[in-house]
Amino acid sequence: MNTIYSHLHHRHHGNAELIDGKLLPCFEMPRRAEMVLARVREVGLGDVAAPDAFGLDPIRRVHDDGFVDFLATAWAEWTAEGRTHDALPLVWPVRSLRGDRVPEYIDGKLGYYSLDAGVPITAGTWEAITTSADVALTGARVIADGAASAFALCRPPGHHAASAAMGGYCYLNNAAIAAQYLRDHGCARVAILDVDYHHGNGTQEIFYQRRDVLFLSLHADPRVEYPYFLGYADELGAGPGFGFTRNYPLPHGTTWDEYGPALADACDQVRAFRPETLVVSLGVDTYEHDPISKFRLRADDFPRIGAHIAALDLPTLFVMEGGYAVEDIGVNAVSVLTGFEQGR
Ligand code: SP5
Ligand code: ZN
Repeated sequence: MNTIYSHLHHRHHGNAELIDGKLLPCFEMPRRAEMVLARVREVGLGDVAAPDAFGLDPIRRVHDDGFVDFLATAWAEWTAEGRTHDALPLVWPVRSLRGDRVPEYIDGKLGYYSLDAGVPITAGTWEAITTSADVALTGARVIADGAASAFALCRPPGHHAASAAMGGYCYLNNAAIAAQYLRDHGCARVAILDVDYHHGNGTQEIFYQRRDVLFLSLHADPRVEYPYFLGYADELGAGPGFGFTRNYPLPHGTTWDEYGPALADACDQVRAFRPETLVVSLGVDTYEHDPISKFRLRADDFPRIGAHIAALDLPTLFVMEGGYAVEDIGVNAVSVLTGFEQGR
């Protein structure tokens, strides 16, 4: 399996996120992708190629124009106010405030276009996030051109990014952009399987009313885990998309004993949908030693995830999402991929 990677992710390196009541160093850091790349090379997974540039059109297929324009200009607007440190949102249009007005001032826009304060905008964020989308799009093109599999080593991640909101370390929804690209290049039905520890709220929102893209997510129960406000089992899609979203909320402490059957059920749903291609949102923050997560998957469970996915026998694009146990992220992410290759 070939990997798509760009060193330009280093341009995004936030100083701090709001977590546990403190501004702490960002868990989502450049070393994460470096560790995954090092492991890809160590096991000889395949070639590593740089992404091509796709421009903004395929991004605008799933994201709101105003949101994309905001991301493109946020750093310039922020620094024009004399600030030199990272931008972070601090006020949001929740119930009781108006959600139909886009403020003109940058602080207002930051809140309008975000769902939390885990998304610092820095001088290099725009370059990094558009390159991350290009990594996913290059992977999608490889699949559309007939490859059996590809690994889009995206950073920053994407699955929390909604059509008009950044959040959860995510700015542009790489997996959704890739899935839409596949739809636009000959694939009638695309399934997205999200195995990150957190619910893929952004991906769900983007495809919620559609029946051409099936979205399935296994994640920590939002009753007790971020993102709290989406990812419940009764969210099944809406309108023509009813029945084409499926959530598997799992409790804190989940081990393979609970995870394996849920994954098997999700794979049965994929089969019933008969997609032409599969996009996997690959987070390994389900790991027992992840510093911000509370599942208990062990290192030797990750090849099993890959084997389940391999049994679907579909052209498969893996898109990197979360995972914050930085010393082990490379081994765990690549274990899914080698488990997949061995299962074929
Ligand atoms: C892509 C991805 O995995 N994003 C995750 C964003 C999670 N942000 C909120 C994390 C809250 C963690 N709370 C527990 C802290 C333990 N000290
Ligand atoms: Zn996650």
